[in-house]
Amino acid sequence: MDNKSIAGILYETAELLEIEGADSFRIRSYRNAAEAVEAWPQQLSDLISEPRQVLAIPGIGKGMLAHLEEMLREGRLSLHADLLKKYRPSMLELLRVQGLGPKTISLIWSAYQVCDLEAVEKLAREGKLRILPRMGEKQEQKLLKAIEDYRRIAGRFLLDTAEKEAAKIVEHLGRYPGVEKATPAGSLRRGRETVGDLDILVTGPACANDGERQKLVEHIIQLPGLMQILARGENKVSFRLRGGLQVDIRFLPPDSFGAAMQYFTGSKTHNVALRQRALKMGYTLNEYSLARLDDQQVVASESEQAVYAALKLDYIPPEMRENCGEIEAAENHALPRLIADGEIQGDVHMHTVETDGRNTIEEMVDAARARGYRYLAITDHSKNLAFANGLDDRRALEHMERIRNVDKASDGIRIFAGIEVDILADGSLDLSNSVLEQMDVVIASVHSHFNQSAEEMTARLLKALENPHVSFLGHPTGRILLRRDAYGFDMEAILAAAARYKVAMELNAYPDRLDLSDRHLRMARQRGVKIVINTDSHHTTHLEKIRFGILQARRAWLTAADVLNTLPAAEFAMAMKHAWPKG
Ligand code: DGT
Ligand code: CA
Ligand code: CA
Ligand code: ZN
Repeated sequence: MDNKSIAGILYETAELLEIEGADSFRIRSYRNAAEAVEAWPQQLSDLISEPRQVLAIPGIGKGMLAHLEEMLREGRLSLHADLLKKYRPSMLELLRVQGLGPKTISLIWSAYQVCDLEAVEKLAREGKLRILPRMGEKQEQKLLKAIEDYRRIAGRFLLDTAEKEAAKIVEHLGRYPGVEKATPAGSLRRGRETVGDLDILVTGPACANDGERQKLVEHIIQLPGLMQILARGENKVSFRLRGGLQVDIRFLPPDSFGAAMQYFTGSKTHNVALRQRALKMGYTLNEYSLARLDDQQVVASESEQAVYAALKLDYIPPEMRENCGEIEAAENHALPRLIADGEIQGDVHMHTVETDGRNTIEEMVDAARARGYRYLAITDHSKNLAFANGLDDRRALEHMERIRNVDKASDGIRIFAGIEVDILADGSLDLSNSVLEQMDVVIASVHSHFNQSAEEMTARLLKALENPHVSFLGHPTGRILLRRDAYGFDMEAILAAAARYKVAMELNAYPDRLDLSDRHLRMARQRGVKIVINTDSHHTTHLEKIRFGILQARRAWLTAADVLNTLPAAEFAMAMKHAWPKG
């Protein structure tokens, strides 16, 4: 169990205790412990054999230590499990609705003994909540709106979670003799920033007839982590995994695998447009084949390439299949050559143990070198991020010296000295210009005061863009997928200023950010604003997450020319000082 999971259980325990009406001191001790564990730089699993080291964490006393030991030993906390048994797991879902806190839930529970979303929604619609203490008609309306917002994001999953689960399933399928191909389709294959459910296509002798398919289903349902079978049909099995992700597995004959891949990759709107095109050409297109309308003769079915070719289209990469002009471009041989994985020459946003990273400069360099990068930049936090031990002017310069020394001692890879400097509430930067001007890479980021009005936030970002030392804005909209919305600001005004000052925008590739989004990246490209794709790594193992950024860049039709960190080191360094390459 990692720190994040432990902290999650402690947070939930605190909330369940609050619903139960436990005393506030006890509740707070669980919250404090959760925060401490979440922020602690070392994994508790490494420390637990030395209880004294764990007790040294502020907020962890003897009682909490016993809880931590139990979680690491058993993978669960009995107090948490008991509370969940009492209130049922649906209570946790209720807690995730914004603005529906433990106090209100506790009120509803004591009045009606309900604790699931549907039941609470029904009570609100029937006007049965307004009569509770501290509630009223207005609170009731707000609650209904909050449930609606929650439904919109609930049931979606981050791209890396979806990918990891899909890989496990594909591996499980691959172990079965008679499975020739097992491939994810759907939104995962298109690289959409969040995924609703997994669509996996299977073909091979194991799919050949009903008897074989039923045997294959018996194998599939042995999958570790499978929680509930939702449907078991002739050509399909659907189930839910622990964690809630739903999976559809479809069995296909090999000769229609291409048509099925095309169909189940989607998107729906792309498919609708493609079917219309097929009809105009005298064909019908479905998940089995592209066939002639008049005599049902199959024209293409074995490969996607053949389907697109028969429709007189260049092959359209899955990331572009959103019905945003890709069909016209494919018809005119005008699809852009999308940026590809190997074209990134360096990752230039990462943290080290000097602030809130887990590895040293040297370790980050080795990891970047192992990926084949030509350069990297070390960009630790500035002092405004006190909980991350951010750097003041003096420490920033000392750290810069260390980075420069590592660079001198390293062959074959260039190490840029950088900083991720906080944009303060008024738009000024957290470090002196005399320090910033010595850095090779200056990332300016918002990490506080997210709740400013759109006008204030726009003015704040504009002021940061005007600082002559800023190379690019880090995670420009501040969104955390499925958790925190982007802060409001005038994106048009920011992009216009960015183009004018030649300050780039980051595409933060970390899977819970993907910021800028594909939509905003497209806007940036159209306005001539360059992009830098980074992982914002806090650990050497994070560097590989760059591919989630590349997927979003491809969804936005970006080419290598739109992305500054595809440049060789010397040109990249100049681009960080506003000398962008032409084009
Ligand atoms: P998601 O799961 O919400 O992230 O998005 P998708 O695109 O994976 O959508 P999903 O799982 O409902 O369907 C998978 C693909 O199946 C979809 O991208 C296109 C294809 N498809 C085409 N027409 C239909 C249809 O009428 N119904 C369904 N369920 N799928 C369709
Ligand atoms: Ca899907
Ligand atoms: Ca599906
Ligand atoms: Zn940051």
